[in-house]
Amino acid sequence: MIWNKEIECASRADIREIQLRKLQETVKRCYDNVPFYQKKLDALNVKPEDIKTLADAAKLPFTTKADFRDNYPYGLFAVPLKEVRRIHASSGTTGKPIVGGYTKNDINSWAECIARIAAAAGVTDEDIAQISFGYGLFTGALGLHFGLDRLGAMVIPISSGNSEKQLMMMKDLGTTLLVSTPSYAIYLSEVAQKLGYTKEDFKLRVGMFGGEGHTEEMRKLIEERWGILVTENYGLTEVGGPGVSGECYMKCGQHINEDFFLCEIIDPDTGEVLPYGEKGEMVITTLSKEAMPILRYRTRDITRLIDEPCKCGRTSLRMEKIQGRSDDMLIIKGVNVFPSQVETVLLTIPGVGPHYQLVVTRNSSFADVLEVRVELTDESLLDNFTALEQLNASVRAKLKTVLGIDAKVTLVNPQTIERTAGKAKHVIDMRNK
Ligand code: DLL
Repeated sequence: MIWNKEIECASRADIREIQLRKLQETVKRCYDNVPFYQKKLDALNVKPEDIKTLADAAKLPFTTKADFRDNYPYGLFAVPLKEVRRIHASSGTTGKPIVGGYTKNDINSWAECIARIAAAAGVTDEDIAQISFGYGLFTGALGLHFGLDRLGAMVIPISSGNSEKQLMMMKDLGTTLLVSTPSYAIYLSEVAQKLGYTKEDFKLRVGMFGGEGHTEEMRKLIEERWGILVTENYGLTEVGGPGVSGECYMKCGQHINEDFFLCEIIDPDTGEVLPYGEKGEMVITTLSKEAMPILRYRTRDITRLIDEPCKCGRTSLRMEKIQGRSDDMLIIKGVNVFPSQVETVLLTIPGVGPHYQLVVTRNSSFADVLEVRVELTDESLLDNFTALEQLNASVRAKLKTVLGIDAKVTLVNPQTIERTAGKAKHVIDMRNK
């Protein structure tokens, strides 16, 4: 089902026209109401009237994470607080969180965006949705909640954690849709197995996963373990949370809600806009936000935009899977390494599992050392030294072919790498500690 055919299947020309009109309104809203943006635009000598085409977006200033911190908590708001109905915030591990505000219309638009991506994933008003994101300031739970409610699905706001109870409710209530991070979906499948459940005990048929990336190999694993269709969706607190984009059942890139978000790809080093199809940093401008309109947010997320038509009939631009955050990209002896590359290698080798960590240290000569810790999936291997050595050597050789560097491989006991109900932490960089 296509939730909003008129927009989701509109001609490219019509979409671009809507985007231009909304971009002009957004720039004006920022200029008139947010001193931070007025100062930035004045410094670049750009007035709202200078935005005459979509390409003029390149004249606008970037917004960075530091700008959110510097303007914490309300400095980027464009409406009086009286009009703000909701606050969300990112969990930010250091310093102040990123705060986002929503007017009544913002909350409505958000539900529309989620209803669209849920329908694209094949979700209908017959579905029973278990939302296993943590309810609270995190945008994931309430964002999906309001959108699935808009779609007419039954929502179980179970929140994160307590996996045994999650599974009991999933079975007893006949949950058909799981909403969580992909790593929690994997973790839940392990707990299910341990408790003696089989996938036939559940009615689950589809997953909407986001908040972190997962490789195609991880998708396959989750699909096999649960016997479901796995779709992913993308968003971030700075531009309102989930709902920027989501995959349809064709699983060939995430459809962008283009009447709400203008997405560009830039060269992260020069800031130049790159043509469709080229890989770079995703930059997002909100097109409808009233409480906190954002111009050209530098997401640090690396991806590509796809402008070919999709078989599902939607005409929107799609974004490829995020390859990784530029923040997560490790530079090891001068070579760029993304955790997703390591995940791809590990999941193609029988005997090791989906739980892994990249630990980076320096040796006594100050050279970078990458250690890949990965769990064995088969405990019986622990008694077979030769088999373990062979497995270790084969993981190491495959990593070397793909990454181009030698990594130390440590095979660890099953169930020893920390599990999470939220976003997994795959990288431990101890070089500057
Ligand atoms: O994670 C919003 C969200 C919640 C999206 C639930 C989808 C589902 P933040 O906590 O602000 O917001 O984190 C945003 O998470 O910049 C990406 O680096 C990463 N991320 C989110 N979705 C994906 C995805 C939410 N599908 C940051 N693939 C973003 C890869 C993702 N990375």
